[in-house]
Amino acid sequence: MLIGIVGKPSSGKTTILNALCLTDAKMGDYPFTTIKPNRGMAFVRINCYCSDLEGDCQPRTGICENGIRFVPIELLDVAGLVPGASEGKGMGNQFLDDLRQADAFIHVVDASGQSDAEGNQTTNYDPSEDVIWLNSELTSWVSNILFKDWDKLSRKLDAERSRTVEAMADRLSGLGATINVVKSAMMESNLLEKTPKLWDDEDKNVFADKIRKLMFPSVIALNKADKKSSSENITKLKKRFPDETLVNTSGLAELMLRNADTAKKIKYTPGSREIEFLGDPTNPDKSLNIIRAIKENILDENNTTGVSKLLEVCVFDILKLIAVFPVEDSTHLTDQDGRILPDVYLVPEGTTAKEFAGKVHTDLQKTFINGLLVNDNNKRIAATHVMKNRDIIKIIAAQK
Ligand SMILES: Nc1nc2c(ncn2[C@@H]2O[C@H](COP(=O)(O)OP(=O)(O)OP(=O)(O)O)[C@@H](O)[C@H]2O)c(=O)[nH]1
Ligand SMILES: [Mg+2]
Repeated sequence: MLIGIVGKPSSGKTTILNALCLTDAKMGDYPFTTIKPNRGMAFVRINCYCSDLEGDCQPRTGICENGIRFVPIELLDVAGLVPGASEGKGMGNQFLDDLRQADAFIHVVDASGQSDAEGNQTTNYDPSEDVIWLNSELTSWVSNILFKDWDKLSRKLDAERSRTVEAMADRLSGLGATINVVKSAMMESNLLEKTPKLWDDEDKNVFADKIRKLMFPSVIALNKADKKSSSENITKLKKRFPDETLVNTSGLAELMLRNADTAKKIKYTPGSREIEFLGDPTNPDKSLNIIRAIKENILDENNTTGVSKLLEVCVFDILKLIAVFPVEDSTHLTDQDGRILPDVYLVPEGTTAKEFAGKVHTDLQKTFINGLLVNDNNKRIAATHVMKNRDIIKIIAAQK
C-alpha cells in the first residue's frame, strides 16, 4: 500500500512527510522545493495485545510503546501540482506520472489563504478553489489516459461492445486498475449499456471522475491550521465540502515536536496531547519556547496537531485497511522462533483467512487448510472466513 501526498506547491506536503516519517527531505517557503518524489515509512497506531501478556512483544518492523503498536505504511511526497497540470503546466504530466502507483491520496491544502494556486505568497486566497481545481486536474489526468485516440478505440469497440470493460481496464493497467473497478465506475456512470461511440464529453468526464474516486480515494489535510487566518477558512471549507473527508493539521508543529523528541529535549508520543519536558527545569532551555507555544496554542486547544489522525483516517477510513496478527504458537502468541507477536499486517477490509495467508507467504495460500482465531478462543475458521481488525490468526497449512 502506498499513500501519495498531493497538493499545490508550498502547501506543506514535504513537511507532513518529514513529520510522519522522520525523513529529512528538503522543505522551503518557495514553490517547487520538491521536484523528485520523496519516499518515507510512516507508522499508524494499533492497540497491541502485549499489555495482556507476560513478556513484551517483539515487532520485526516498527515499535510497540505502552501497548500501542506502530505499524509501517509507505508514503510518497511528490512535486506540487498547479492548475493546468494535466495538460503539462508546471511539468504536471511528469509529476502526475509519479502518482500512478498510489492507492490513496492525502491532499494537502494550505488553509491559511496566504498562498495562491501556484504556491506564491498572497493574502486572502480562498483555499476552497484548491480542492476544486486539484480534483478536476486529477480527473483530467485519468481522462487523458482513458480517452487517448478515442475515435479509433470507440470505433473498434462498436464492433466488439462486450470488450469495452476489458479495453478500459487495459488502458488503466498502468494505474493498477482491475476489471471490477472499471465495471463499478461504468455502472455508476450509467455507461454499461451505452455504446462507447455515443459517449459524450459529460459521460467521459463522469466516468473518469468515478475512476479517480475509486482508484485514488482521498483525505484532505487542512494544513497550517496553526496560522490565525486559517480558522475562518477551515469553517468555510467544512461547510462547502460536506462529502469530502477533512482533517485539520499543523505539519510544522508535528515536525517540531518529533524533532525535539528525537533530540531528547522532550518526550512526545505522536498523536498524544501530552508532552514531558526533559532536562533541568531550573535551567530552562530557551529553544524550547516554541515547543511551549505549540503545547499552549495547539495541543491544549485542539488536543493534537492532527497529523497522526490524518494518517489514521487515510489508512482506516479511506483505504479501509484492518490490522491482523499472524502467530505460530496460539498459546504464547509467538512465531516459530519464540518471538512474541512479531508481525502485524495491514490488509483491505473483506480479506478472507486464505487471502491473508497469501499475504504472509504465497505458499501458505496454496497449502492453506484452515485457521484458528486465537482472539476468539481458538475458534476454527475456514478459508472464506472474513478477517476483522485486530484478529490474531494461526494458519494451519499442509506440509509440502
Ligand atoms: N505555519 C505553518 N507553516 C507550515 C506548515 N507546514 C508547512 N509549513 C511551511 O510551508 C512552507 C512549505 O513547506 P513544504 O513542506 O516545503 O511544502 P511543499 O508542499 O512540499 O512544497 P513544494 O515541494 O514546493 O511543492 C515551509 O516554509 C514550511 O515551513 C504548518 O503546518 N504551519
Ligand atoms: Mg515538497
